[in-house]
Amino acid sequence: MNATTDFLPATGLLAELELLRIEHAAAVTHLRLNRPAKRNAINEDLMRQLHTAVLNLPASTTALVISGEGDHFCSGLDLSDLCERSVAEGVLHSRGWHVVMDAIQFCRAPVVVALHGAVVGGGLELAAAAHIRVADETAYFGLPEGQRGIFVGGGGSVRIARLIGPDRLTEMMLTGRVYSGTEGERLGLVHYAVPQGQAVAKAFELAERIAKNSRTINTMVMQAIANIGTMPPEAGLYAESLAAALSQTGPDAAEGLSAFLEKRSPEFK
Ligand code: 1HE
Repeated sequence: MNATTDFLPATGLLAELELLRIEHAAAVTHLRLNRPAKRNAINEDLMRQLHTAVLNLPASTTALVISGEGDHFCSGLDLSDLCERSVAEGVLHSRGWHVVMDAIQFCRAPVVVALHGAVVGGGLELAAAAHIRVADETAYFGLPEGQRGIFVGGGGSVRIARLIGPDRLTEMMLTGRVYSGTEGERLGLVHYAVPQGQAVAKAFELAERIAKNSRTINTMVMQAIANIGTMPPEAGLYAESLAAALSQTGPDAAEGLSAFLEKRSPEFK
C-alpha cells in the first residue's frame, strides 16, 4: 500500500456487509474482518458475509488482501456460538466452514492475508485457505481447539497439515503450542515475516505484483496446483501437461514471450 494508493469504498452488496470493511485500490480489493471488539471471532453472520463477499468480488478485482481490524487478525470460531449440537448438526456446521474456505481458496483472484496478533483456531484455518500469508512480528499462531475440547473443523486438518505436516499439527493440537510470526515463517506457516504494523503494506506490494500477471496464469496457479496436489502423480503429470498446453495458446503467452524478447514489461489484457 503506497501513499498514492486511492481507496474507494465498496458499493452495492459488498457495502452492506457490516462485519467486513471492503475497499478497492485499483485492481486490489482489501477486505478487513471488522469485529474488533470480539477479536474478529467468526460467528455465523461473519461467516455468511465472508462467503457473500468472496462470491461477489467485482470483475475488476485481480488480487484480494484480507486483514483484521483491531489488535488481532482473528480469534477463530465465536465460542459463544458453540451450543451443544447433534453429530449431524456438527458435521453440517463444519462442512459450512469448508464451503466458505473453499470459496476463498478458489475465488476469482489470488488471496494474500496480512496477519497480526492472534491468528488462532478458525483464524489460522482462514489464513491457510489463502494463497500467500504475511505476518508481522506481533502475530502468533495456535490451535486452542484441543484445549477447548473440540477438533478443528474449518479445514485445518487438511490445509494446515499441508503447510507444516500432520506431525507438527498433531503436536500443536495436543499441547496448545503457540508459534510466533518468525517461527511461523521458519516452519512454512507464512511466506513473509515483517516488522510490526507492516503486514498490510507488504500484502499490498505482493497483491499489486500478482495483479500484473496474466489472469489465465493466476487462475491456473490457484486451480491447477491445488488440484494436482490431490491426484496420483501420473494423473497430476497429465493434468499439468494439459494446463501447460492450454497456457501456451492464446494472447497471454504471446504477449509474455514477445515482451521478454523485446526487453519490456508484459501488458496482459
Ligand atoms: C471471543 C473470542 C472467541 C475473543 N469467541 N468471543 N478461539 C479461541 O479459543 C481463542 C479465544 N480468544 C482468546 O484466547 C483471546 O480473546 C485472544 C488471545 C484472541 C485475545 O485476547 P484479548 O485479551 O485481547 O481479548 P479478550 O479480553 O480475551 O476478548 C475480548 C472480547 O472478545 C471478549 O468479550 P467481552 O464481551 O468480554 O468483551 C471475549 O469474550 C471476546 N472473544 N475471542 C467469542 N473466539 C470451525 S472450527 C474452528 C474452531 C475454533 O476456532 S476453536 C478456537 C476458538
